[in-house]
Amino acid sequence: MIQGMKEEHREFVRKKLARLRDVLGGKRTLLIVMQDFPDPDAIAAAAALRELVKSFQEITTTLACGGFVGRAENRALLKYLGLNIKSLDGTNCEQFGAIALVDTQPGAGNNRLCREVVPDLVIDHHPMRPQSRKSPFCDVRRPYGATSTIMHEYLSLAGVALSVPLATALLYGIRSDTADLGREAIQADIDAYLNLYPTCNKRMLGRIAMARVPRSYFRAIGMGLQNAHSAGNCVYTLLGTVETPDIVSEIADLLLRDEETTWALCIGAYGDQLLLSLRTSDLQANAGKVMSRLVGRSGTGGGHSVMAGGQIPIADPAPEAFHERAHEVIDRYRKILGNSNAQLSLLMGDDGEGEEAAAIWR
Ligand SMILES: [Mn+2]
Repeated sequence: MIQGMKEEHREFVRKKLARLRDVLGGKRTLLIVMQDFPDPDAIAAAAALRELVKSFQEITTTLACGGFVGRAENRALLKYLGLNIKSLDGTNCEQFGAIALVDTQPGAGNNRLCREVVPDLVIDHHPMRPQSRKSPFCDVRRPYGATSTIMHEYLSLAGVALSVPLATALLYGIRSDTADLGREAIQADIDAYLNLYPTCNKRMLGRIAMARVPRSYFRAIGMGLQNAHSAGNCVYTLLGTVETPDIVSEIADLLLRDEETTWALCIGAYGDQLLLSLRTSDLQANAGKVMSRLVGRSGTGGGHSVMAGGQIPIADPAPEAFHERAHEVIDRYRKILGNSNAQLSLLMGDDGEGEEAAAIWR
């Protein structure tokens, strides 16, 4: 049982659970769709939804996404959970009795579920999208730091005993979406975290967080740092074409640690899209809104108050087209933040400090 959960909220979750069972009543198969490049929160929430529905009916579940799981930590998490994620491209949505979207919503731009498909279930913590209301079951709780927290409440009130791997995954999902409860976490996230902590495998948690990475990871970090520019209170960098899309948000997180920065934007390219990741340390800000303006009408994007993501399709495959568009985004970024006229410099210094840096090795 979750400590500190108010009776009123328990009642809300119980009602939602009853509705969930109604919607899935009699269905034999469920397709659980995540964002194209699922993060730990999406993976844990999908695994949790699977356990939840299996606890009340005989049902075959399939997990799918439009892209793949790139980041080493996330692959380690999948392996630990024993999960197999199918490609949405080779999946015929019509052959499933029901479809669920977790940690994303219809039309969010970060999932490739066919636009004509109205999912039966939507469970998420990003700002509500109008299309989501068409789903017979919709639970979008914007203040929540993680979808894993929502799923943990369901499992807890449904009385489903958590396996060690699932508890570990949910805790990791909450940790990674809230930067260790320090970013956009509410009391419900903290309660879920405390509730999961005794059950989770601490050694596994460490192994997932410190997963070994391919060389391309270091190349991307190197590129991100080399190309990082600062102007006033913002930094930005261009990664060029990336091998795994989730490196874009990882480098945005890294750049936000610059003590002179309030905003960090990282841009990479994958397939025919520019991928944008935005972070801010200004708690009064609305990164989601800034992202909407950055992607404009041709792209999709959004997020929370201090973190946001977006994607812009580029019709022309020429590298120049990507470059030009990326620079347009940067100009807009500087303009929105009022830094258009601020002096531009390389983050790692371009004012003759190179010699001094080399001196430390003598
Ligand atoms: Mn999430």
